[in-house]
Amino acid sequence: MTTIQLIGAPTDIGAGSRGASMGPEALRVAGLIEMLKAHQLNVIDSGNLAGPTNPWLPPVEGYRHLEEVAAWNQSLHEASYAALQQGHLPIILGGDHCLGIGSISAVARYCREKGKDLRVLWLDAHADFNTSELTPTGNIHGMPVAVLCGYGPKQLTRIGGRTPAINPDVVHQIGIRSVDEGEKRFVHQVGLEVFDMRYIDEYGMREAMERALAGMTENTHLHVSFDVDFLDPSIAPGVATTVPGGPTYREAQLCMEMIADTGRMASLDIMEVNPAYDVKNQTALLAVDLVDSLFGKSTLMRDSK
Ligand SMILES: [Mn+2]
Repeated sequence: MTTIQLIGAPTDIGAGSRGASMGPEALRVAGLIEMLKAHQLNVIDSGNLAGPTNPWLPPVEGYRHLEEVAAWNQSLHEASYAALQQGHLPIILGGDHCLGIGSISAVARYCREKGKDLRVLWLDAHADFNTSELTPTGNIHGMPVAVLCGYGPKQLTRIGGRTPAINPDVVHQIGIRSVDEGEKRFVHQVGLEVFDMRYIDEYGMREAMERALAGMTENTHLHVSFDVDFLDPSIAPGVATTVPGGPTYREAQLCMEMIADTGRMASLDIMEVNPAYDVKNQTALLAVDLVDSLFGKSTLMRDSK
């Protein structure tokens, strides 16, 4: 039986607005644990990690709160790696999306050691591929994919013991619709696979997901990094960086169901739920509803070892 391990990372240290630090509790209040248990999964809630408070300072040399971001991600890396080593399926409750650095560097390290093929699905409105030169804000939640691919300060790129932690070709992005100008060129330069909203408009969510999930084998470890700002703000207002024109409820459900059908998801991030922007916790409730679909089918049949 699959054992899920929830790891809360209550911080908004990498964001440009406060409030994602309340995300882990919002997801628990929305019934995440009960939903998972209803799927006959073992659920361990490890509670929340502790880390530096948010000093709310301006960026220094293109990075905001770099030392604090490094501390949170180091501690998340260790907790996620330990969960994977125990054969658990970690679910990281963010927190802002800078935490993808600690989470995915742990998954990458685990996959290297086990000889597994890593695939990362990055569900987001943003490419999160900024660097200190390209970023207009210095907020590190706009940089985790670049950091994981080796572009960024060594305090972050070295987390996990190998730089780069991943190669760009393992990342498949879905739902992208807001990319800064320099970032756009950089995404093309490194060859990230991006199924943006234009692609989804023209070919549909089904085609995008078929391509993003193509070529997986029994040896694939699929990591899903779900930034809740992926969703259209009309259904998910509780995020700090809403971008209009995202997936509808049905498109998002199809996305999750197609991931579930693969039976290969072995780790998950739920990021950027921000109760300060939400209305009656509806965004956390929607995230739980979508994660329900993510666990709805063949994932349950997966042998966790
Ligand atoms: Mn993001």
